[in-house]
Amino acid sequence: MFEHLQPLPQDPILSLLGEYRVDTHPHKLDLGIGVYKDEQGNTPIIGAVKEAESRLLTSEQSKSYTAPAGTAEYNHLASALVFGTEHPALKDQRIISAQTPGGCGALRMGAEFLRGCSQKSRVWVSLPTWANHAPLLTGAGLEIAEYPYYDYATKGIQFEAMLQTLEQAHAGDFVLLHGCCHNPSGADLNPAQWQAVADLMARKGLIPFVDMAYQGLGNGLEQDAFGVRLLAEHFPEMLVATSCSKNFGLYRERTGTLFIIAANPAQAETAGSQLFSKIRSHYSMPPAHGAAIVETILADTGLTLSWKCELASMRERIQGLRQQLVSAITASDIEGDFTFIQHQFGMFSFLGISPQQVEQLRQDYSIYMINSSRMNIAGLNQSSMDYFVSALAKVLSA
Ligand code: PLP
Ligand code: TYF
Repeated sequence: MFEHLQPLPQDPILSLLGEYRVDTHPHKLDLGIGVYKDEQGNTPIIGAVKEAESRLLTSEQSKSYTAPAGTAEYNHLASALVFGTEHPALKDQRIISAQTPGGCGALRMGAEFLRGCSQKSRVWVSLPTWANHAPLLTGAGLEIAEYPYYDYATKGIQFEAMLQTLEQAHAGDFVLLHGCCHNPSGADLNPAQWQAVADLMARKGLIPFVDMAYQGLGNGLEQDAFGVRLLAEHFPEMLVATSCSKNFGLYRERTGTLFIIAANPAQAETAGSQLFSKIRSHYSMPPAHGAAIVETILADTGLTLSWKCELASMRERIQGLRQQLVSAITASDIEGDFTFIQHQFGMFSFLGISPQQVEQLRQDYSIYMINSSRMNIAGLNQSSMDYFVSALAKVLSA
């Protein structure tokens, strides 16, 4: 039977990483996959994470099963991080949550839950959006529709077109929004735009599904949650998927959270029962180690402070690199305005070069970025900046 199977293409982001790993060029540069890197090009374990792990090694008493939602303490602390401790939806007990295997687990379980709510609702995603969104959503049986988002000409958001398209959505449709640090464009809604999107969606009866995989890496932990918190104040029903992969650096530990907000505590409990049933039929319960680390950090004032400081330095490094890149390009022979890079958030921006030019950077200089010209800014450092900008200048002048 298996002889009839056709091979499927790999995830383009992960296969690019595979190519990079076997490249022997001494100045090779990985600006592809979205992982944070320090000045030395490493993705280090955050200090508070190491400390939490060492505490867990002595304090952990059992490896027995937890529950489909993970532990209550993790969920409590994760909710406070996303919504703040005083959020009305939390106080009104309208939020239920589950620790999931990463943000992907949260997105997929959210999609499974929504599909169980409605067979005919579509989920609207930004154009472009993260390449994994479509398989995660359609894999659960949801139909996808797209709203315009990034304008490749102006390097900003096509806000009017976004609103006009969402006007065509039907009541009960779901709208996937990036909470912060839009992947792949780095172009984020400002507070007034969040408000306008919220007004339109509320008027049309649309249901928000927010994917927030980079809280703390854009403007700050609180600032990055602005959109999520605003929507959660105004919508009786919504979903939020978060990830601890980037802000806690827990990538392979697969730690994330799905939040479901319902109109009242009774409906939240029922929604929870539906979600937990979906989880049971997929993976029974989430892996515990990453969540135990997050729980240990967030339950301890000292570790929380240390984590927040390190997260701030990661964010500031990315912001600094954005400015240095713009300065280096401006000081070079490269024509055109690249200042948009300074005004975008998180790890990604589109450089705005052609797929052929991306290919040439890879072949001639071993500089790896996604064909769309999405680059991971955090992959740059002081010593590679000149190499990168001079390679770019040569490719653009060819
Ligand atoms: N959503 C977006 C936009 C992402 O970029 C990512 C990946 O980094 C995720 C969700 C989920 O990541 P993970 O499953 O590794 O937590
Ligand atoms: O967009 C990125 O690069 C990150 C990391 O299948 C990632 O979100 C990429 C592909 C993938 C899982 C994570």
